[in-house]
Amino acid sequence: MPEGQIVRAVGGFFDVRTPEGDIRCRARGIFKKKNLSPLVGDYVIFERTGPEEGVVTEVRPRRTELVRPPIANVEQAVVLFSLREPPFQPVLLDRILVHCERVGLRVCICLTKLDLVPDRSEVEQIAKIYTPAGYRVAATSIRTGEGVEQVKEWLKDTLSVFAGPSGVGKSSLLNEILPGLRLRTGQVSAKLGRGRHTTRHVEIIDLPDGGRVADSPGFSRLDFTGLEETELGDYFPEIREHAVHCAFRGCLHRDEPNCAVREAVDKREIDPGRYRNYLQFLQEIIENRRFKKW
Ligand SMILES: Nc1nc2c(ncn2[C@@H]2O[C@H](COP(=O)(O)OP(=O)(O)OP(=O)(O)O)[C@@H](O)[C@H]2O)c(=O)[nH]1
Ligand SMILES: [Mg+2]
Ligand SMILES: [Zn+2]
Repeated sequence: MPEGQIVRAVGGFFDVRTPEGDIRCRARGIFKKKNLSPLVGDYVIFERTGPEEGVVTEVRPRRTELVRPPIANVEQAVVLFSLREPPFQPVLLDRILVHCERVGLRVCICLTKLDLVPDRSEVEQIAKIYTPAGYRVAATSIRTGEGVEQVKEWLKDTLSVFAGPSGVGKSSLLNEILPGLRLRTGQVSAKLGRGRHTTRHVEIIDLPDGGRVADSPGFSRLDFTGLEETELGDYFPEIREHAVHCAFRGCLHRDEPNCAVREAVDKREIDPGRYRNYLQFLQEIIENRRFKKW
């Protein structure tokens, strides 16, 4: 039976890429019954029902699976946040990073709309926090073209996904990277200061330099369902690194004695802002669990 990879999901249809072109498929009813849905990025087996139509009958095991944006088998996430319009949101960035770490993705951080920032030291400060944590950081502008080559370099030879809030310029940057692409882009609402959810579906795009990248709809909410409080520290690389020296196994790095993470925060080896977000997420996980027990 023919096989291919889902490159687009729109309105209950999945476009499966094959050497002979894209086949528009529905998913077999069994998926719905099991509350499973094929994802963009999935390798699937399908049955033909017409020259360009089919039904997905089986999904191959996923190497990675991201819930937001919903996509399978990516190796790398490029997480985009604008420096202005909408303003930079470090808490949401750290939330997304936790999710990417949990899935095991390589992460690059792209700070967009550099042309709207009068003072470069702002970018340097953000880079100073995230580079030591193990993330690659670049700042871009589609107005000046700055940083675009760097992002192109990141995208080579791998399947990546662009993720981030609405209006930060994900589709705009992809249009810049691949002239002729013409993805729809939207204005940021002046009144609300956020994007208008212009991109509505996940779609994988082939790049001329060999890589592939998925554009995705912006999102602003992300919770930690299914995450244990003892796991959280593993998903902050700089906390993970110091945690091996904590006195207690299962240390939550809150108020335990001889906590190597807190010591590292005091010495500014771990950024206090990142640590604050860690504590906030920890509290959220603990409260959610308590709530569920009731
Ligand atoms: N000044 C400036 N504006 C930019 C830049 N990149 C994008 N924009 C503007 O930001 C707005 C939103 O861009 P989009 O590309 O639609 O944003 P998106 O992240 O794809 O948003 P969703 O599809 O809603 O998730 C548009 O008006 C773009 O012109 C940039 O580098 N500088
Ligand atoms: Mg978009
Ligand atoms: Zn500790």
